[in-house]
Amino acid sequence: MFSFFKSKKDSAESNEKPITTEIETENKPEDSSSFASRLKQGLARTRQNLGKQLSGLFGGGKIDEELYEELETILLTADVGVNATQQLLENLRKQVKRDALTDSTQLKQALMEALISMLQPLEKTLDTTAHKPFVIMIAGVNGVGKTTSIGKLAKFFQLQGKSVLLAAGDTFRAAAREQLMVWGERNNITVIAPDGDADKKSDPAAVIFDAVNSAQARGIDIVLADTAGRLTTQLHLMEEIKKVKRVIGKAMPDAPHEVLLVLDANTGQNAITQMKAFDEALGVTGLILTKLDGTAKGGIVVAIAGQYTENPPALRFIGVGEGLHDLRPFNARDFVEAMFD
Ligand SMILES: Nc1nc2c(ncn2[C@@H]2O[C@H](COP(=O)(O)OP(=O)(O)O)[C@@H](O)[C@H]2O)c(=O)[nH]1
Ligand SMILES: [Mg+2]
Repeated sequence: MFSFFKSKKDSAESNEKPITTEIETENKPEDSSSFASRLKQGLARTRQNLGKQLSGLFGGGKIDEELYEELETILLTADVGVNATQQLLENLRKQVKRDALTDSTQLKQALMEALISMLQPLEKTLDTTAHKPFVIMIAGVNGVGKTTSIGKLAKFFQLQGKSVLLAAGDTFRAAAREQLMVWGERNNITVIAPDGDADKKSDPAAVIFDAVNSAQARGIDIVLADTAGRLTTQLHLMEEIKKVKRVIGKAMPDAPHEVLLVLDANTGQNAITQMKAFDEALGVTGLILTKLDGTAKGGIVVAIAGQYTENPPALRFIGVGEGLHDLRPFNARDFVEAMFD
């Protein structure tokens, strides 16, 4: 993998196109090297910011306190967060001592390894085979990318040969329901949405309840349930989403089997606050981190790892663009290698 990135190094960022064509990717899964290039492309802004600063720092010279201090500043401004930054620096100092490193050029590899070992605990694939249907509930604040991620996930699972059903559980905005219906039609995926007048608010719990029943009757593999965005401070809406979860459990015992919280990488440290609040309300079992392509602060992934060293959350998927194939399972090594030149 690393040599692949290396060989791509000289090509201009903006000209880096995915290897496969759109027609090919529509109908068959991409090979992992193709996603690696999308990931690399998606993380271009982070790489230009963080990666470039680090390259400057690791350009050669003594490893001294001043260098550690500069590194600390760079990491903090890239949203790595206080906890994770401390852990990384500690790790790095240990490595420097152990391997008797003396020159700053040796630090890049050491930092990459420290990052990888810090992020690896987040790497937990979502196994959907234990239940049929496997019910996935999607939650998060407004605009983080819940509905578009559902589209991408549906495609991802379809390409694995699984049948998918979508539940249009965002009954707050008629547009959200339309967005999902149109998308489902185009991709040949059934969408269960509230009947009748689009302006009339339906009960999201009832919509998802129907969807789970329908999926059971049809022998569907995976149900993806959309929900309306809500702020963690809107307590009545947090209560409402708890009820949605309870009602899903009435349609199928043990369901939902996965509660995915969607976080926008641009939110920075606030993502941690959202995690805590949604976890308290719902018991979050996995995360999707979207819009890594839109931020120069990909360090938020590291911040999440640093925040939960005891019980690391499962970062199931990361989003690196608006395309249908720009959402993939998180892989720590690929991610770190894409952060650096
Ligand atoms: N660049 C980029 N845009 C994204 C990504 N994921 C979602 N978006 C965009 O974010 C906006 C809000 O998405 P939406 O799914 O409607 O958010 P929701 O309110 O959480 O359902 C849309 O314009 C999406 O295209 C991503 O990974 N990268
Ligand atoms: Mg939505």
